[in-house]
Amino acid sequence: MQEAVTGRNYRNINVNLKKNAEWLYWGWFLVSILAKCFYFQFTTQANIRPFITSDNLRMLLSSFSIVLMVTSLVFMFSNRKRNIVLFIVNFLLITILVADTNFYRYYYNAISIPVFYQFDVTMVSSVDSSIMSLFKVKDILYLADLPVMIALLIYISKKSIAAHVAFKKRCVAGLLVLAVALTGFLGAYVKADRKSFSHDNNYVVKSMGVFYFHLYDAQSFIKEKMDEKIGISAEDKRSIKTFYEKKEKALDTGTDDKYEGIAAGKNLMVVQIEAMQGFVVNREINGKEITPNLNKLLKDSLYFNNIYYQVAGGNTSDAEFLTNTSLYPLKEGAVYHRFPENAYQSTANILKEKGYSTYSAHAFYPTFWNRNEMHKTLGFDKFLNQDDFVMDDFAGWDGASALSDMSFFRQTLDKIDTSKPFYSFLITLSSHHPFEYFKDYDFDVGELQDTYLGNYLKAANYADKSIGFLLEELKKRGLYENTLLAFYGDHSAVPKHQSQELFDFLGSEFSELSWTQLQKVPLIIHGPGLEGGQVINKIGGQIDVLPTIANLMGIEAPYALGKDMLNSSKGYAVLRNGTVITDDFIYLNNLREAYRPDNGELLPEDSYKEELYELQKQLDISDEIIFKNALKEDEKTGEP
Ligand code: GP9
Ligand code: MN
Repeated sequence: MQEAVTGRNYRNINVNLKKNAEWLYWGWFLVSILAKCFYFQFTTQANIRPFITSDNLRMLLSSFSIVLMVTSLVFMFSNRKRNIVLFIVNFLLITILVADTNFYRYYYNAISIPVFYQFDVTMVSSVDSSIMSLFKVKDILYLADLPVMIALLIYISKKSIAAHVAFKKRCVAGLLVLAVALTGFLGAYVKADRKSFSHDNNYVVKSMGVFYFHLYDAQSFIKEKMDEKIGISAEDKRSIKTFYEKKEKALDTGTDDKYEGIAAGKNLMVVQIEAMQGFVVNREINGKEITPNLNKLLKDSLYFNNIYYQVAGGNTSDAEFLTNTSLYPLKEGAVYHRFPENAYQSTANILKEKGYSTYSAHAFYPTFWNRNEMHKTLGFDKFLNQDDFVMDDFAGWDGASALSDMSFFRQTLDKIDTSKPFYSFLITLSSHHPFEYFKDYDFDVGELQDTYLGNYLKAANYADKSIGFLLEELKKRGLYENTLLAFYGDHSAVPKHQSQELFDFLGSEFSELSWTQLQKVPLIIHGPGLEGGQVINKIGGQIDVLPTIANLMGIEAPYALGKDMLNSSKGYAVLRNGTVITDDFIYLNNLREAYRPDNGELLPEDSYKEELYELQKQLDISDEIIFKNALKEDEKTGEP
């Protein structure tokens, strides 16, 4: 009896499954992909809790509609093929999600088309260790639907039970679903704050989902290409000029420039320190300073402690670009890869005209970030790269193949011709993510031993030690006193998905506001005639390095978009994602809200809107200059 019932039940299930297997297969696909989109938002920190917000609902509606659009097209395939095509589509969508997730964890951005400009073999193999460290076991969720999908697909194919629908009917059904999907999509689209899209890809992802982002990205890419072709008009030139004039007026202090030309004719050495964040400076762990040498240097220097990094997809190379040209990097991809043939006003180009010899140095593959091309464009006579160094000591990132900072500094000083004024731009490497190399490095981080943050603090301590060595060498060689020295960090070390560890260490709470306020790098300037021990807490960014140095060196940089940090009436920083930090408000582009910096109170839009738009316009002007090669000299006038 028992057996008979079981047998009948089994037969019933089988019949039902036969009837519904295809529905189940398609439904399972839709539900799974939606769950994955949701997971994506939170694991990448494109979005934070609560789970139910208007952004999230809009993101789900938009993603569901896009997936439905694709599904409706797949449905039009022949009866035999459509289930296999759906499987392939699912696989492609998974690939997009997995790739974007890992890219996000490192760059805090989704992959955009311009990113592909920067893929070469050295680049991919070098970031391998960084990227591999970003996979998380929970990401298995992206594949969790596959066993059921495969089982159903095999079942459907074996039993040949794909519902036979005539071509005409398939088209009608497909078009109907397409219409529903379009309606859903438009519903989400009209509700999104599309004005915030232009500065921030993350906001596009956050509010319309990662699939929409890729469509948006393709469209923007085509538009940019067309703009590039059209080139610059007289009207564009006029509006750029007016912008500079207005900016100059707004920042004028009405007094003579402080420290103007104090280092004129001296050497200039700028050191960009890999992943050196502001919070490590003047901080101790277990009673020991993390950066004792930088801390000591501060006593003899100007310390700018409110400098935000402004890099985007070009990471290290963006920092180089910001400080050497005083233009913003691009929203997508690295300007080093995308516009290496443009004309730029740069520190090296200006100093060369004054008779300086100019060197850049970075002991890594010359092609990485396209430096071999771009450093020429930026006016460096010589780019000292891996091929110029004896690989006698290794440390950090790519432990086995990256020259240690210590050896890098020692060898670089031997290579610079110091018999005439020089500008040298040194880019360190050892303290590069994921910092695991320093796990056993001799610097006690107590409880943080064997943690991501602990390894970073050790790396920062190593970088600091090498800087101590560099300073000693400069003194020994008689260069310390006649060189204007600037040190700054290139970008963050702690990504957002690792923020909790950092807030625990600092003893504070995560909020979008406090997170943004942590995105600072130290800027230290030491020079002859500069009174040491001054802390300058004016708000600025990496874009301000060139104009500040230009004033000290007594040179002109009229096309700098940044400000002279020692002679401007206002402090502010515009981040590449459209976030703006000023003394009066902090506008977070991902939330489209502004807060009072002192007490975190939410501000009414009217109180900051005008200034916000004016400052954000700098991003558009910078883009226009780059896309249209606006600083290229006119053959007739010799002027840009
Ligand atoms: C490699 C180094 C690292 O040359 O500049 O670049 P990053 O990964 O930090 O952008
Ligand atoms: Mn870097």
